[in-house]
Amino acid sequence: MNDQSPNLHVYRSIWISDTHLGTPGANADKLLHFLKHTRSEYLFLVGDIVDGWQLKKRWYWPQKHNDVVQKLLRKARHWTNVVFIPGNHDEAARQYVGMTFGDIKVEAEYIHTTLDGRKLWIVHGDLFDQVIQHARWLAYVGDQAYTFLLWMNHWLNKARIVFHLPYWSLSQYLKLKVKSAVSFISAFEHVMVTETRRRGCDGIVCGHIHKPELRNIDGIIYANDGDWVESLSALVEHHDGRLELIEWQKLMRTSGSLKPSYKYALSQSKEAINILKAGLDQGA
Ligand SMILES: [Mn+2]
Repeated sequence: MNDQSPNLHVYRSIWISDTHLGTPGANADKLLHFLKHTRSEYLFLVGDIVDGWQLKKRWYWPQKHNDVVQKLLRKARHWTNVVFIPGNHDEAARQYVGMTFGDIKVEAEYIHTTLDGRKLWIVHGDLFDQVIQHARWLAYVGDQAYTFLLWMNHWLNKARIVFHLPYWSLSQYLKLKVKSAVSFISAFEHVMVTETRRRGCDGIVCGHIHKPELRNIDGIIYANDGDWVESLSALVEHHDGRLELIEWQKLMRTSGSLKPSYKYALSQSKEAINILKAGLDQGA
């Protein structure tokens, strides 16, 4: 391997998840590009790597997807500790927890200690779907309650007029409080952070909801490495223990080593067509 490549990004650890290989949505070429241009001591595959659910419905396995798997195996064989933590879409692999496949360790969960001594609990994140379903139900009830409160607000303000009090928007208040607080994502984050604290860890690294994020929630690090369907993101640990969320497309575009994606080019040309159309309409 060419260690001197200027395009090689070296980290201590890398986390990726939700690559959904075996589906047309997987960006296997971009992922391969990422794997070729990064190196790390640890590589964590945080679930939904191969989409077994979709493969069962319809077999889809192009060469590129095979190349990704080969690349992962090669990394595991040579210089990287590769740990695979199955998710819900590759839950079939959960029966192999504790085993090693071609130097890739399969674990249900994992605790990684960063170079600066922080303990990170790594898990895909689907374990609490039941709890979150419950939260979704709560959100629905929230909606019903919201309608009721809108009605009540009307009468409440009538009463306020009687008592010469200024109008106060209960609906505005609740819109901010209830709707945002009981959203799916915040419910997910809340559950994960609570569980992390209960386990005595300093942070969590998960995937599952395809929303890259790295922030501190009530003193706990919440890191979601995102996905390789849309965000093309990864979480990395630098050699001083610092964590960073990277978006591969952005990183490559700024360093000029990757052409804009087809999707990006398409959106650009669509925009150009719209501008052109608008111009023609004005001319007509
Ligand atoms: Mn998942």
